[in-house]
Amino acid sequence: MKVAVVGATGMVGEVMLQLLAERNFPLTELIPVASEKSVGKQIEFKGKSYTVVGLQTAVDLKPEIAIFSAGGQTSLDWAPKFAEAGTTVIDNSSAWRMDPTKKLVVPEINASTLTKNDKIIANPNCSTIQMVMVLAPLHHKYGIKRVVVSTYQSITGTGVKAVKQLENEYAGIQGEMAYPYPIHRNAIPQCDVFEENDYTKEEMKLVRETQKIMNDKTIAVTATAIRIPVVGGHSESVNIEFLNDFDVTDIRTILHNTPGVVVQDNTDTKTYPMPIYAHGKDEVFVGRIRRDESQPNTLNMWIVADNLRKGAATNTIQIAEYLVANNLL
Ligand code: 11C
Repeated sequence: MKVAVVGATGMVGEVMLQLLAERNFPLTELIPVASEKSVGKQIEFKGKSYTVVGLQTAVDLKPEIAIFSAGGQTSLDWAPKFAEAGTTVIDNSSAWRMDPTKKLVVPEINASTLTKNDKIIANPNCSTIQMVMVLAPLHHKYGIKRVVVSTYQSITGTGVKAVKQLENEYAGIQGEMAYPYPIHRNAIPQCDVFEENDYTKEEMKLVRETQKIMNDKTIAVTATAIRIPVVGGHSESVNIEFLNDFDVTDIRTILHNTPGVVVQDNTDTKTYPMPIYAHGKDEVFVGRIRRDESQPNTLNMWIVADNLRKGAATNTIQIAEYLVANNLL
C-alpha cells in the first residue's frame, strides 16, 4: 500500500511518520510530501532514506491513502485532487471538519459510520478528541446536558514557531514571536483567532466538533481555551451536567473499561493525569473525578493527552488502520 504523508517535515508530520513505523502500518511505499521549499530533502523512515516530493507528483503517484497535516488551505486545494485520483484523504486540518458531507472521526466513537465512499475524512481538533473520548461513554449511559470546559494547552499545538519562542524566552534571546505576548511564566487566554461572538476558534471547535462527533446537537458546550508554557500535552478541566443522576464509582468503572482511556485517580497517592506523564503516549488520561457539590447530576474531572499523538497523529493513523482492516479503501 502506498501512503503519502502531506506535511511530512512538519511537527505533526514527524509524529505521523514515527507512528506509522512504531505501529508497523502495512505500507509498501512511503511518499513524503511537503511544500516546494522542502522538495528534494531527504527524510529517514525505518532505516531508509526517502526524497520529499511536491503535491502534484504525489497525486500522480495515486497513493491509496494520503494523510494531510499541512494547514487548512493546502487541504482545501489538494484533498479533492487526491480524492479524484482515487486516494482516500485523512485530513488533520480544520478545513473539512464541519462540512456536512464529510465525516469527523474519532475511531473509538464513530469509525463504524465510515464507508468506501468517504474519500475525504476529517480528523478532529486535539482538544476536542481528548474530551470526547471521555464524554462519549458517559453520554451513552447517563446522557449529557451541558459541558463547561477550560483548557490548558501545550505550545506544540501552535507549532515549531511557538516552541522556538519559548526556548528563546528561556535563553533571554529576542526572536520571532508565535504569540502576541511572552509565553514563559504566562498563561494566554487566547488559542487561535477570535470569532464574531468573542470566543476563539479553538473554543468554538470544542463546541461544534463535540456535537458532530457525538452526533447530538442537544449537548450544550461552553469553552475557555488557554495557552500555557507546557510541551507534553493539553490538559482540560471539564464540568459535566448529566440528564440523570450517576454513581461516581460507576463513572470510574465505565472509564476504566473504555479502550484508549486510562483512569489515574487516587487522592491518597496524589495520582492524577499530568502532561509530563501523557507526553509520548497514545491514550487519554482522566482523573480528579468527583461530584460537583454545587448542583445535582454534575461531575468534575481533569483530562490530559499528548496533543500531537491522540490529539493528532495517533487518531489519524487509527482511522487509516480502520480503513485497511475493514477493506474500505
Ligand atoms: C492548538 N488545537 O492547540 C490547536 C492545534 O484545528 O487542528 C490544532 C489546530 C487544529 O492550538
